[in-house]
Amino acid sequence: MRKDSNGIYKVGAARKSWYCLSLRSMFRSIRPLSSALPISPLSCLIAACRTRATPPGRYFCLSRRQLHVVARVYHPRPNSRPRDNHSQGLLREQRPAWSLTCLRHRPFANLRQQRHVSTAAEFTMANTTEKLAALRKLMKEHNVDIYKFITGFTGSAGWALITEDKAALSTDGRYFNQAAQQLDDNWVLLKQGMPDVPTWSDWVAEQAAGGKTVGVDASLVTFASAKSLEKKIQKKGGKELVAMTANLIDQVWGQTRPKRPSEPVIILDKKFAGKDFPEKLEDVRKVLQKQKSHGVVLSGLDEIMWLFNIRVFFCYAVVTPTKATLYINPSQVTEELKQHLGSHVEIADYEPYLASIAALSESTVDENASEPQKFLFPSNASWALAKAIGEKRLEEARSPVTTAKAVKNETELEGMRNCHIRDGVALIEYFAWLEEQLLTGVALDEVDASDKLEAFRKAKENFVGLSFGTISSTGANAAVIHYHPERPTCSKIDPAAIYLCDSGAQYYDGTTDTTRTLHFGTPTDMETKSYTLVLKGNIALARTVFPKGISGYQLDCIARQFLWAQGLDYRHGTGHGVGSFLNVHEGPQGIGTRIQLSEVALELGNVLSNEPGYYEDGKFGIRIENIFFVVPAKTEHKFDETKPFWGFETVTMVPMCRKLVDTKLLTPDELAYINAYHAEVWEKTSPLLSHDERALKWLKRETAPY
Ligand SMILES: [Mn+2]
Repeated sequence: MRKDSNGIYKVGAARKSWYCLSLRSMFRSIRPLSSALPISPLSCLIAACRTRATPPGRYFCLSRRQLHVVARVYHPRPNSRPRDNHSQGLLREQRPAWSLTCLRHRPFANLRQQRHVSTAAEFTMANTTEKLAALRKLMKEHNVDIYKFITGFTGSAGWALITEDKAALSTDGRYFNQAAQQLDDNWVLLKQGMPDVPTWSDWVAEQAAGGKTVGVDASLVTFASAKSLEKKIQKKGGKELVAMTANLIDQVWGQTRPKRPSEPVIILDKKFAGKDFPEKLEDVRKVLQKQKSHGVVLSGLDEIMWLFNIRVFFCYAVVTPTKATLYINPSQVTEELKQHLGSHVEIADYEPYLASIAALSESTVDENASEPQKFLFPSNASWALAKAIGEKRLEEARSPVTTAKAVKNETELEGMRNCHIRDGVALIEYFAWLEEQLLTGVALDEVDASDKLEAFRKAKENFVGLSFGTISSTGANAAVIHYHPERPTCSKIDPAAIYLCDSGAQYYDGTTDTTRTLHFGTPTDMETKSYTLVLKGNIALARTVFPKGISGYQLDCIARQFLWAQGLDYRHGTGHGVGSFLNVHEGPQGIGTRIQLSEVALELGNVLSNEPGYYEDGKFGIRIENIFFVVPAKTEHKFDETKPFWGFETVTMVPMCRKLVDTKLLTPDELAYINAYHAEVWEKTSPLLSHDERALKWLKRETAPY
């Protein structure tokens, strides 16, 4: 592969070439922003625009929500209030030096009603014809692979696959509805998981038949997916998978590429982290020793932040039995950080981390060693990183940090309990306020509402920012699982429809994520019925007792059983791991139907969400989400001493919606459970609500025993 005078890479003599762009991998590659202080996938994408060095100007921007956004990227004035809401989860000091403002956008729900009145040109339904034509022209002229954000689809989990004459987007059930609306005729939608639909990699392999070359940016694909894709391509008669060492967009942008953010690192106090980092480092080294490994590559920013008790953007780390190296932008390194890390960690420049890691790997080669010298390498780290270490020296393994991080210590659990009480108080204040507004005829849109919720949260102790963009959705919008309202296109909240609110915050002592579905008028029978079925699933899962060794894959159907019995279901997982003042979505544990989850047994101290739902496109959506921990269970018997029984402790403290519960569908046991839960919510939150009569009144009504 060689660069031409325009800095564009030429790929061999391949006649037809391919480019795959994984949004998910891209997010992974920009983890520095996406997981520093967890922000929404849209924010990730915005962050991607930033980290991919978007020069100021106008852009078609992808939104993961059902929005099509034309956006402008601009340099904010120093100390100005950010105009986008994607930086709101960040501390002022942590806000990127870039800001993005939406010039025009329209939710599709509104579009349908407006199509006959508004001009078609104003709303371009992801018209990619020209862009694709231009791209293909370039492909032909230069015989190169070029990629660009040209899909109009904006989900966070999807692959855009572009060939000379075809373009496909592969995504999962969460985005079928959204993708179908957003994609124009140029695109084929590959619905992952549906019968007779090829997976994205099968599709690519199929298209590569006849000796074609597939190009990917090695820093944007994981090592594991690159390997399996390569195998598939060759099996189908494709030529090869080419690792492109540079990002073509960066090449195209050339000199206008701005610098990476350089906000100083935050040191997390032990009173929040619960464990000093040298101790954590020791634990990691014990694993290395046990596995006879020469080191571990940490590419997940959340892993690095957790391990070193810091909060930071952009870094990599390598831990060997004798040395720990943090690759970080020197402008982020403060005296405080140097003192904090002391002699335990060596600080190295972030750029060029790939070359530095290659050198480090090289330096650990012991000529006389008889045993193979391997590095533990997480399968979700990039192909480029794998190449830096040396593909032959990799031992694919889950990072010991990921596993350790998912098991919270007592301090972290206590912090989670406490922040969920404060966060619950904010939600109770908010729901009481919202009900009063709507019932007294005040017109509110979805953004007015979520702004108010943020204000309630901001007033709480240890608040840092939102953990993701609030889903504040009325009526049919609630059926869009990842809906996010934005002005000026969000809907007015209809007091006579379902209102779904999925939101959370980052506090120094923990991370919250709560969903409640409310109704301020008279719900339909189907709304009440499905709400109650979802609630039954949520309760059944929360009450489950299981022996050590059970995975979230096995528990998933417990939450679905009541919906299944009625021929209903939901197209998303039941629960995800939650970090402690870290990612609101954290692995490896989870509760769901993805087979990978069967390989991860739940552990004491895991923090997870419990969020079954039910959605009717175009009508309404229901989701009930609590956060719970895995805790020891009290059982009458002990079947096997080596397999203790565990259960869950729910920490979310917000009542269920009384109006939507059909008590006829509940068993006495379930009613007793709800009564006990509501009593606990009252007991823990009411003392903090003495200043707010409205909220106390609302809480009293909602938590009254059945
Ligand atoms: Mn959640």
